[in-house]
Amino acid sequence: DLARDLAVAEIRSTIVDVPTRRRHKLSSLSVTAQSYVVVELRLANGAEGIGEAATLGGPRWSEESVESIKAAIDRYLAPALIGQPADRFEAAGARMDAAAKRNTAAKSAIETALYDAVGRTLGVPAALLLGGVVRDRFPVLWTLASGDPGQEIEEAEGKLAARLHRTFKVKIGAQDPAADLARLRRLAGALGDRADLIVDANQAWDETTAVRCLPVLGDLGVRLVEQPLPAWNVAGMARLKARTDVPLMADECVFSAHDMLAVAQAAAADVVSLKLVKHGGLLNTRKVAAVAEAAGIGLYGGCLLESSIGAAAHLQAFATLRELGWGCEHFGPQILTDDLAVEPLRFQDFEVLLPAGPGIGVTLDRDKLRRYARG
Ligand code: MUC
Ligand code: MG
Repeated sequence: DLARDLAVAEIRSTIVDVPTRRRHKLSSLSVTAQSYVVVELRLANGAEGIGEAATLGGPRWSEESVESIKAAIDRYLAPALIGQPADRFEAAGARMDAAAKRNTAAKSAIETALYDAVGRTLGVPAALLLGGVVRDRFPVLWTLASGDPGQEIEEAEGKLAARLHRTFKVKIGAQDPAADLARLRRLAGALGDRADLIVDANQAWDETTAVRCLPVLGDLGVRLVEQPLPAWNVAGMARLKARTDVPLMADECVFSAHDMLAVAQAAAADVVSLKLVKHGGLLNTRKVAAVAEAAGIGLYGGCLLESSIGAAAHLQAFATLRELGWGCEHFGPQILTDDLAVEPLRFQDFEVLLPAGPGIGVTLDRDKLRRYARG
C-alpha cells in the first residue's frame, strides 16, 4: 500500500565544498568555497529525494557547521525517521525535534529530501504539498561582498548589463563604519538610479554606531538595512526602528516562530529574511512567515549561498506565500564555480524561476557530488 511504499528506507549525508568565483566577505567571516551537507533519502518504493544544508564560514554565521550537521543527521535525525512514513511531514518534524534540539539546518536538509521524495512519488511539486503555487518567478538580488568598491561597481555593471540583477545587497561591517559609508557613497554614485541598494551588517554595529549611520544610509537611498545589531539586541532594534525612516530587516535574530513573535511584539523589524537553515525546513518557514504576516511584517526570501538544490527548496516554499514583497536573494548558484544540480536554476530579466517538475524541481548531479565531496 501507499503508506508502506512511502516508508523512509535510507538517509545518506555527504559533505561537499564548492569553490566560489570570488572571495565573499561578511562582517565576521569570509569564504572562498561554500560548504554544504547534501542529503540523499530513499523510500521503500525506490523514489529518491535530495536536500541541502548550507553553512557560511564553519560555525560562524550560526552555530551549525557541516561537521556538526552531518553528525546530527547520521547519529540522531536519520535514525528517528527510518521506517517512518515520509508523507507525514509535520509528524516527521516532531520526531526530529524530539531527537535533537535546534540543529535547524540539519533538519531542513532532511525535510527537503522528504518533500522531494514524496513529490517525485506523487508526480507533484513540493509547493503543491505546501499550499500551492502563488508565483513561479521571483525578483532576485545580487550581493556585493568583495569589499573593494572598484571591483563591486564592475561586478554590478556586469549583472545590470546581463539583466540578471538590479538590486544589490552590500555586505558591511568588515571594516570601520566610515570606510563602509565611503564605499556605499561610491557605489550609490556609480550605480545611481539604475539600481537599488540594501545593506547587511551581519550584527556588526552597536546601537550608537547604528544611530549615527542610519540617517546617512537613508540619505544615500539605501532601501533596507539588515541586522545592524547583534542578534540578541532585539530591544535595540526596536529603538532604532522607532527613530529611523529606513526599513530594518531581521535576519540572525529570527530563527524560530517564537523569535518571530518576540520581534513582532517588540516592533523590532519591518521585514524578515526567511531561510530554511534558520527555521528548520519548509513547513516551519511558512509558520514564521505566518507570524510575520499577522504582525504586518514584510517577507524577504533569504539565502545562505545555496547551490541550485538548496535554492530550489527555498523557492518551493516562497512560491506558496501570499506576499513576498521584498523579493529574494537566491543568487547562490551564480556565485559558485560549479553547481550540484543536473539543470541549474534559470535566471532571466532580474528574476529567478521556480523550476518545473516534481519534488523540489531539480535533480542532483551525482558526478558533481563525488567531485566536490570532502576527503
Ligand atoms: C546573510 O546574512 O544574509 C546571504 C547573502 C549573503 O551574501 O550572505 C548571506 C547571509
Ligand atoms: Mg543577513
